Amino acid sequence: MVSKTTSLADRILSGEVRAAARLMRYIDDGMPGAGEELKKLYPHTGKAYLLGITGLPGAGKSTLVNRIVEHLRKDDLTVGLVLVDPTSPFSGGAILGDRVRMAHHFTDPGVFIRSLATRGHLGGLSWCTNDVVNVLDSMGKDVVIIETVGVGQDETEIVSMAHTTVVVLTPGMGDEIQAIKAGILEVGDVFVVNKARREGADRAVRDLETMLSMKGWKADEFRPPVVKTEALYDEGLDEMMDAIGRHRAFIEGGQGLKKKRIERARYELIELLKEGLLSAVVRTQGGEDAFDVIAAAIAARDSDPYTEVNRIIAGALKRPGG
Ligand SMILES: Nc1nc2c(ncn2[C@@H]2O[C@H](COP(=O)(O)OP(=O)(O)OP(=O)(O)O)[C@@H](O)[C@H]2O)c(=O)[nH]1
Ligand SMILES: [Mg+2]
Repeated sequence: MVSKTTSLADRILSGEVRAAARLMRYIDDGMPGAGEELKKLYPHTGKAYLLGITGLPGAGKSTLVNRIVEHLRKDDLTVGLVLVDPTSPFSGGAILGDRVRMAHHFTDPGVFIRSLATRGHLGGLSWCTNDVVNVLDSMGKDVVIIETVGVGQDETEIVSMAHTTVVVLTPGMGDEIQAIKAGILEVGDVFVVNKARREGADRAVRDLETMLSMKGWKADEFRPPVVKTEALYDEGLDEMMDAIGRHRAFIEGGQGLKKKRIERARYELIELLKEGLLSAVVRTQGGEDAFDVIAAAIAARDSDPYTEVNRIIAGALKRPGG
């Protein structure tokens, strides 16, 4: 995958967008050579501001992201955008829909958009997202936005990745209760009640503020603001950008950003380690299909997962460089 003359990493660093697109494809496909390129890019990362957007399916995350990109571009900031699993089965959202919505950004050289689908990724998507974020960062994007659907553990992952996390909710439909269940309250630096023209928006804001006030904030903690938006009509967007800016100023003013950087580095390390170990194991097993056979044996109670895991790990560790 490395051309004889110039490596993909060098081409990315010299501003070649097609090289970045290609490396992202390699990352997505799990091509082994991608790691070497990422290694070369890494010293050039750590400059972008990482903004996470999460929330329930169909809450309007992509519509808001689209608006955020517009705001950032007006300030002449360049943007990288990672849409994680944009084909959420819940909202019927589709990559195509996002593409139509963001059509004008696709032709803007100051914006780079990449979708990632969870399907086909053994062991989750986190390492892949981290890698793509790093490529965008090394390209010199001022802000990298990561959109994920917050229905499971994704929203805690986004917190380990992003410097500021925006949680998007909508009025009614018991969202607030679901939000507590999903642990979403724990992860937001900024809360957005989108689709604010709907009935119950003010109540949703009040409920959120009540729940947040019960947390008992210390003087040196950032108390997340709650803002109302109507993304379709561009209402409340300035307030949202202002809230994001305040959180950014807060963490850049103290030790917050340094802590976030260490937290992300730790997360990258662990995710890569998991991925590396898992693929080493898959290799020693001769491919993922071997797991089907083992799973069948476990299901039939001919074996148990404890024994199998010990056996597999012992086998993988025996092979140096495996
Ligand atoms: N009425 C109204 N509809 C909105 C608003 N924002 C988004 N929508 C609509 O809600 C639907 C879902 O919007 P998306 O932006 O795709 O939501 P999402 O959270 O990105 O969805 P997933 O990524 O699939 O989870 C679309 O039909 C949008 O047009 C809003 O402020 N008001
Ligand atoms: Mg979306």
